[in-house]
Amino acid sequence: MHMGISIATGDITCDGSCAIVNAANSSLMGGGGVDGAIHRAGGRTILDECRLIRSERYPDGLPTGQAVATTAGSMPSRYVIHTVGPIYPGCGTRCDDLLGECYTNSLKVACELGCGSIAFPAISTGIYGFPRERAARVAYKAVCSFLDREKSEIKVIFVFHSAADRQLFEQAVEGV
Ligand code: AR6
Repeated sequence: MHMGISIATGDITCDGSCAIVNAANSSLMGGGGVDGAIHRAGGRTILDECRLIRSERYPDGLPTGQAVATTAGSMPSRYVIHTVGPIYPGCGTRCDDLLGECYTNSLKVACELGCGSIAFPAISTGIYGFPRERAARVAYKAVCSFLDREKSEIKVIFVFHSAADRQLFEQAVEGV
């Protein structure tokens, strides 16, 4: 495992990293899965900030692979970075690239905000149906490349909702 990366099991809304990443949809208006959990735990202010981002910067919605930040409301972290994962299998030949961009662009935003740590959920592997092992390898490679290329010291934590998902990730990235 890369020195800058660690792994945890649990609820990402309780994570104390400077930024936590939300697997949102392009509307930024909330939804199910981790998106629903983040909006519930963080409170109304996150939705208000998302509305402003939509009207000022993304009237047609946040494109897949892009990332934007809001504050984290009443959660322990400082920021939520909202990114939109690709929907599988409709993403076709661009699935891996788009998923990788979610991680890279979220890291960029976190670094711009001066964050020393960031927590990721397994983007696209729930409602959006991306195969988990393939997603694990794409996520891990994208994060490693960013850390090495940017010589970044940001601490990255992958938070899995279940021990089984965590184990699957660890096996998938072995030897990557
Ligand atoms: N903490 C950590 N991981 C979680 C949590 C949590 N509290 N809750 C779920 N997961 P998903 P997607 C895991 O469906 O596939 C929403 O409606 C979950 O087990 O949340 O990118 C959005 O609005 C899975 O491994 O996101 C979009 O419409 C991972 O988080 C759509 O779902 C991602 O599952 C996005 O779908």
